[in-house]
Amino acid sequence: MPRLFFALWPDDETRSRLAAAVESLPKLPGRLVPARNLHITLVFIGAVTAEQEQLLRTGADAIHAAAFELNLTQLGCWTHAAVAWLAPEATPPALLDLVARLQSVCREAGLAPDTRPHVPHLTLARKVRRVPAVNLAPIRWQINTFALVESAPGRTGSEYRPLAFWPLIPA
Ligand code: 2AM
Repeated sequence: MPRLFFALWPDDETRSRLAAAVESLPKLPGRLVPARNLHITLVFIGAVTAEQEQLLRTGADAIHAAAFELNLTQLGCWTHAAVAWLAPEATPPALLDLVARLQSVCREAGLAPDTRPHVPHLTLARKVRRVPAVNLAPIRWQINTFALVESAPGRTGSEYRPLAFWPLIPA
C-alpha cells in the first residue's frame, strides 16, 4: 500500500532557490535531503488503500482555501527528531486553515491524521543534532498549490513523488 502525505511541493524555481540557499550554508552534518525531495509536510497520512486514496483525492477536490506566502528565515534543528530544517518567521493563518481542512479530509476517509499542533518546517538534513548559527537570506515562497505525495523507500533514504496537485485561491 502506498504511503502518502499532503505537502507543499516547491515549483522548479523555488526548488532551485532552496537548493542554492542550502549550498550557501556551512556544510550541515548528517544526511542532506536531496534537492529533489525538499518539501513541507502539511499532513502525514501513512499507508492507504486504493479506496482511501480515492476518498483523499475527492476530498481534496472540494477544498477551497486561500493561497499564501511563506518567508523562510529560520535555520534550526530538533534534537529529539535529529532533523535540521528551514522554517518561516511566522505561520500564516491560511496554512493552518489548509492543514485543518486536510485533516478533516483524512478523517472523512477513515484515517487518523496526526493532530499535534502543526509546526511548518522544511527538513534539510537528518541525523543532525546541531546547526551552525547563520544569517540566512530570507527565502520567499509563494504557495499556490498543495500536493498529495507518495513516500517510497529509495537506495539512500525515502524518495518522494507528487501524485496530484490542487490549486489554492489567489488572495
Ligand atoms: P520530517 O521531514 O519532519 O521527518 C514524509 O515522510 C514527510 O512526512 C516528512 O516530511 C516527514 O517529516 C513527515 N512526517 C510526519 N510524520 C511522519 C511520520 N509519522 N512518519 C514519517 N514521516 C512523517
